[in-house]
Amino acid sequence: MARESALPNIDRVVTQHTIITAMTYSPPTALRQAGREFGIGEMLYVPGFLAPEKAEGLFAEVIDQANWETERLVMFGRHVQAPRLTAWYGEPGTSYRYSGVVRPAQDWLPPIRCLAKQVSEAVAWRFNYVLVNRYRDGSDMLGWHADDEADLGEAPVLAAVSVGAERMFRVRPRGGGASVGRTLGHGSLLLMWGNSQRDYKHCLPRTRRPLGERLSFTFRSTPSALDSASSSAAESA
Ligand SMILES: O=C(O)CCC(=O)C(=O)O
Repeated sequence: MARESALPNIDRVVTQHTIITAMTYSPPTALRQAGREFGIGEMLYVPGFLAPEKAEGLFAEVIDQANWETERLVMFGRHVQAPRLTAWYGEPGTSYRYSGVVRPAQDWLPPIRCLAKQVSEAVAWRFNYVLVNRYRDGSDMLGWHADDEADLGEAPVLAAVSVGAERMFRVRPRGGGASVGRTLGHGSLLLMWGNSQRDYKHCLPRTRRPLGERLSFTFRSTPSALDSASSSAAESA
């Protein structure tokens, strides 16, 4: 029997998650038509991806229900607290390793499971794990990085939904060159695919402007979960 959390297109995306098909991923036409090219890399910005009332409900529920943690990071050999709060959710048994630490997913919160389904359908890619970042004000931020961990495969497909305060998101080529910025609005979707992680870095800079809180949900696909999803799809067939 299919589980309530089952996401669409399982067979198709399990196949897609091979390196060759991930390299050829391209967003569906409907999403391209709703979106705007970022202007650098293989990235698409889709304003108003979520209806305003849905975005507001999601914001309030997740602020209230998530198990927020302050990550401890090692920077230049010193332990520091990350300037943001974080939570991880996904399908049972999934985990994701970054900055040298394995983060097992907590089982989806209902509003995040619903969002994962909506994003997977729109993007035509099966996401099974999400990193949720909570920026309490303009002094919370995320530094330059690429989501290029081996767990995500050769050419990761990543989808980030923003709710709450608008924040600037910047992208720059790894090899040097000017950065390009775009304001990520309430209810928007930012899609990254292809060589975006290999060739570029991105960040969410600090700002002195007085700002309210913002959440971002960065959906990913981890191969361990795709393996277990593949067997559960076979069992339910
Ligand atoms: O908060 C954002 O929009 C950026 C999130 C991000 O870069 C990440 O999760 O890797």
